[in-house]
Amino acid sequence: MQYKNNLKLKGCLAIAAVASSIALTSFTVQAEQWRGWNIHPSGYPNSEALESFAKEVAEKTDGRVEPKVYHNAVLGDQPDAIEQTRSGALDFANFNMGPMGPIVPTTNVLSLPFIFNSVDNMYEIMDGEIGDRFADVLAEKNLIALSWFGSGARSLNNVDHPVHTPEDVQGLKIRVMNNDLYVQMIDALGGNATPMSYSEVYQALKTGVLDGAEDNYPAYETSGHYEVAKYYSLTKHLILPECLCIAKSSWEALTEEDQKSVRAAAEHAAKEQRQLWQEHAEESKQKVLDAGVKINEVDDRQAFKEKMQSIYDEFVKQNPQLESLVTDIQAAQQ
Ligand code: BDP
Repeated sequence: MQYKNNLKLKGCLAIAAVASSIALTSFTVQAEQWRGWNIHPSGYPNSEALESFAKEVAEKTDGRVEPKVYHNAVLGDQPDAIEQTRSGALDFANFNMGPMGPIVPTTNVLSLPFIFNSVDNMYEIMDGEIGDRFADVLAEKNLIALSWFGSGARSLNNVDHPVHTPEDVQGLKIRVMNNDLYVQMIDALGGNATPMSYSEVYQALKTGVLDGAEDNYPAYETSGHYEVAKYYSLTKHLILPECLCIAKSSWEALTEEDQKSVRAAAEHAAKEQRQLWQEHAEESKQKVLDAGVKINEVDDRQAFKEKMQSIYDEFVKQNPQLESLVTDIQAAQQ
């Protein structure tokens, strides 16, 4: 009997050993493979920061999460990638708040032209309580915004002439990101706004479908738009934050400890991105100048700002619940 029990016990131990080794194996195999979307080419500040994020997450979670960044929008264009991240088909991404507006309407506040006076003001505001309010509305749409990247200030470019006054925009066909507010913005200046996917702009400029576009120095340079649209006029009409966002389902699958590591990695990435941005913007500026681009200051930016008043009035009328967010952002910069 004793002998039989011993045998049984041995059998159980053996089974337990096999089971635990299976569990161990499946544990290693089950490392979460995270797919991350990025619109920019490798070497771009955002791309570098996303790579650092991926590396830190893999290290700090002891390989339980293995993020991989896919550059150059190979996983789809931005509006599509936002939806894919919301549904959990993609795990993380760096999104601009411009194309976010149609999906998370509160973020449209950030797309009101001239809402931020400077990039530094934008950082300060997004890093504080107001930024948390945006993170909350994004979370309601299944996007966990862990940190905020910068994207400089966007200015107008075109193939034809420098822009000094709103009148100079008259009749120009200008590409905008997918957001109705930008259509209103260009219309208010007398231009013809054409919403278009980022990847299509270069060809459209080349073939004359577009007269111009608007972007920051690094995007204007790396997209090659400067090769065709040789006038860059410093209207600085939009200062858009970007998020490092995680799909809610991927976030919730993490242990609390891993969530802490991922959040810390996202914060480090934002710090790196902001620093690299500064350097890269200078380099891009020099590169486009060397290529013969004519950059001009816009002395009377106020004239452009005034043209935007009707957009603010209409926005607040349509979204009375967002008025306090608009005024809080303005008040924080007084
Ligand atoms: C860049 C943003 C990118 C946008 C792009 C655009 O970083 O997310 O898609 O502008 O103009 O500055 O579409």
